[in-house]
Amino acid sequence: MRIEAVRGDITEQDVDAIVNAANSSLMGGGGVDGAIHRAAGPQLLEECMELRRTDLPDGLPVGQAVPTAGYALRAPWVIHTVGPNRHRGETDPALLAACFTSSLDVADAVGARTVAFPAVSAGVYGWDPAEVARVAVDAVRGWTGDVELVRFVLFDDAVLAAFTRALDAP
Ligand code: AR6
Repeated sequence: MRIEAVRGDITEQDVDAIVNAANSSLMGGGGVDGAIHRAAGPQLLEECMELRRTDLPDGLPVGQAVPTAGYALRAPWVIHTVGPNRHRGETDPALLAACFTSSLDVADAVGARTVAFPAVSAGVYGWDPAEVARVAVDAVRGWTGDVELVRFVLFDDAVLAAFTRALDAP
């Protein structure tokens, strides 16, 4: 598997699946979640609402992942995951690692071979980007399956630098 880190906007990625740093409600929000919903169009929220009515009446638990279509995005799939929220005392790195591995499991299940991730939990949810980068890179390196490319798409230079350092570490 190739793993890379770039600076950019995840909504513009030409990959099979982009991962959304959502919240348990799946009803949208700010940050990357808001950007993905805006770029995908209103059908994305409709599909999320349908998921809540059917499979996920209590919402998506932290560390798990669920797929929807990408609608107006270039990516045919959006994989929604919920990072741990440090402001709520969710400080276990295993929960954050699970976001990355469960998203890759979902990507594999839908046949996605190229996957873009944002820095889950490094924004509103208050994790240190350097820790997110270490956890994310370790989780992806430890995962096995048929995904061929993981691209971390970071919104600013400081977070990109954290991911580049984590990728340079053995
Ligand atoms: N492309 C790539 N990265 C982005 C983009 C983008 N278009 N926009 C923001 N980021 P956050 P969280 C970066 O807060 O911490 C939402 O309201 C951002 O700079 O989006 O997991 C949800 O609904 C940061 O580095 O996600 C939840 O309620 C990273 O994405 C909550 O925020 C993650 O920041 C989730 O918080």
